[in-house]
Amino acid sequence: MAVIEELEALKTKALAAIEQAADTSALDAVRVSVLGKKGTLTAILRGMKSLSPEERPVVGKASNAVRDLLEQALEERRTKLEAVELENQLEAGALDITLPGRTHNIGARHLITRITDEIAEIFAGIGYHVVEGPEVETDYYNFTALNAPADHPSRGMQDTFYVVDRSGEVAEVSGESDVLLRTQTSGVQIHTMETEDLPIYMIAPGKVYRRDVADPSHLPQFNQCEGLVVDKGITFGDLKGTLDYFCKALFGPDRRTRFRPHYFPFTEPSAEVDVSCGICGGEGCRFCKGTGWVEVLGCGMVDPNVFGYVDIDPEEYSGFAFGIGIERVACLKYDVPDLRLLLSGDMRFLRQF
Ligand code: 2U9
Repeated sequence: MAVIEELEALKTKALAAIEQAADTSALDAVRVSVLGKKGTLTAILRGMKSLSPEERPVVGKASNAVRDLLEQALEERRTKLEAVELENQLEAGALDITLPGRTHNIGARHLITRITDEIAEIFAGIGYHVVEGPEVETDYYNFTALNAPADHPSRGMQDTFYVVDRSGEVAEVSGESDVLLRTQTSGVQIHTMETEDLPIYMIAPGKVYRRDVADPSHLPQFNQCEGLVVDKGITFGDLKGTLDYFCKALFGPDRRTRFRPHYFPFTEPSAEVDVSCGICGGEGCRFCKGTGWVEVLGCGMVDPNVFGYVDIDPEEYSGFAFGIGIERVACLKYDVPDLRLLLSGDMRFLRQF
């Protein structure tokens, strides 16, 4: 019977196509081409109407057998192909859980920033404001208004970086005041006294620049935190009480302070402040060179001449000022022997703090 032969040929061809299908979509295409609405086997089943009543059951049985066989072959091939595809997918997106993970380096504040913040917090706690100002300053704000006019010998105490213009001459503002990199943050206090109402309780932290060669105790750029109080009835007793409180807050409650007379052009009287040595407790050791004391900051009562530059009446107001070298304090607090280490960028050193 021709139909039976046709069925046999269809079966052989379809089985071969199923075996050759390279992936599940190729296999789907084979299924549709044989068993789909317009498929070759479907066409034979539809054509059964035209067969004789004797042929119909024979062809029907044979067709069903071929359909069952092909469906089973399709199912088996699909299972195989799906397994291969899953394997390929896993391999493509492979995750090697034995590889070391990516580490996230968490940043931290530099020691200098931390000490600055610590100092600011101590003074904020007793009512001081933090004020910032320009690092490029004029001679007037850096020296003159601080009681160091042009020919004053104190200017020689700090070697200054001057800013030059295109012609190589020192730049000037309004044809009279030289432009320079501030050697101290004191200009910020002058600006504040010019613009703010009294009383003033402020600190001015920030970078300053001096023409020094870097060595264990000098840097051409370092950080200061200066402070200024201007109010009615401020005395040297207020200065001593405030700075003693500050030193104990920063270094520890058992540290003592002493005030040694000193000279600064902007304060009168002036003093340097030592704290008792943290290594020997004041007995005398190598760290404090046998004295029992280490120098921490400078201070004094604001010179009335400075008040003259900013139109504050020294008969009505008085004040005190102080200056702290941040790097020096950081080294004192953590026994760092050389200021330059703070700027080395060596993470093994910096991570210690
Ligand atoms: C005004 C009036 C007075 C600021 C002061 C010091 C003493 C001082 C040094 C500490 C270490 C500088 O960083 S350092 O080298 N500073 O000893 N500074 S009194 O006096 C002022 C500031 C502003 C209007």
